[in-house]
Amino acid sequence: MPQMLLTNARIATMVQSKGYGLIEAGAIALEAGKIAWVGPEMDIPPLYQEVERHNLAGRLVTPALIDCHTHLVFGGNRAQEFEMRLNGASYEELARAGGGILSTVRATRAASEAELLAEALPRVDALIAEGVALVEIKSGYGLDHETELKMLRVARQIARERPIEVRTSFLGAHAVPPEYEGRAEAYISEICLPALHAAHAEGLVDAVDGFCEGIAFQPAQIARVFESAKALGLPVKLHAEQLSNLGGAKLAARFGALSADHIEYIDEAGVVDMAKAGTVATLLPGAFYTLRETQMPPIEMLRKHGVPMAVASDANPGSSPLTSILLAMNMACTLFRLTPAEALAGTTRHAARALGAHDRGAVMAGQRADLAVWDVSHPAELAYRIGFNPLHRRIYGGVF
Ligand code: DI6
Ligand code: FE
Repeated sequence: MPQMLLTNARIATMVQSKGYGLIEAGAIALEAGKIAWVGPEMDIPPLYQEVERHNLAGRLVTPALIDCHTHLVFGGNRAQEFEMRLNGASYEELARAGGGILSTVRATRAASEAELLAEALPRVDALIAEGVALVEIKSGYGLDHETELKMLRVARQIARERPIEVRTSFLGAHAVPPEYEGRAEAYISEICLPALHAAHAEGLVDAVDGFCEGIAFQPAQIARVFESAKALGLPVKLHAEQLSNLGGAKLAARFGALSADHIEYIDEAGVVDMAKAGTVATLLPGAFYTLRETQMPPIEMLRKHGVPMAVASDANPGSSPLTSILLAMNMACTLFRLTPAEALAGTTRHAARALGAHDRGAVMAGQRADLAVWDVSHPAELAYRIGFNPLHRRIYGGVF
């Protein structure tokens, strides 16, 4: 028997790649943590007629939201660099002067697992409060064997401390640490790849990521990391074309990447390769906003080639100190000109795909019962308001 029937709901099912897939006066049957049936109330099958009902009073139901790109486990913060940037320094200058990612590396190495966890939980709580039920978390602020594993253990611990699912990405190829300055190849051979193998052996890795950029790693170096990922049977994704075009998206597509992320500087050949490979474009407007980037990701070109677009917070202490998925959606609309329906697909259906999580992201029979119930009447309101959270409640794995 199903456990529960949600009734009197307006449902944005997000089942198709376009639009909301709205069902008016809808009902959803939940059973054993999954969605058993969805449709208009008048069509509720006899099987579900006697089940305990919850009247949602006309509220909007969407899939629970998914934040598919975060770096939310880290030590310290970078408010001082924020201040320095406002006094004229650029993000790349700070990075080259040993600040930027490397300053977070120092703080993350110095922090204990318990400290990192305590700092990360409020960030996770902020996402949960906005209806997020699945979050991706990357390593990449350790850049040594021990700290990369420490970050991933903290990410796994988060899922034991809070009602949220965590997918981890190993991001050992995020920056070259000071002890390997000018020796990126040696860093990859001696630290990054052994740490990846060790983390995988401990069950800490769901995917492998990299930062392909002038201030980080060249495509040939990322390719070495991806070869190892493939040998371990792990999917890959890539920070590509964020500040310049090094052909990272093409490389990612060649490895059948789940997603290529940022991609402000991608060209049409890169987009075509992504389309062919089925690689999702993860848009990160929080970083675009924070860095006051002016080069937009080529949204019209992505639409033209049918590349699915995800939207994520990129929560990190430097380029995107953002722990609001709703604000990321608003920024995707206002800064990148996504439609509100595209923004919602970006944090549901397409975000699920960017994580290879095919059992969620839509309100459909067979999917996990991760739902968000909102005090709004139309789904466009989710991306429209700024700094306002209309979540009524979140349903996680069928738990109301
Ligand atoms: N791109 C980003 O936006 C973050 N990492 C990356 O590869 C920034 C990380 C940071 O500045 O700490
Ligand atoms: Fe990132």
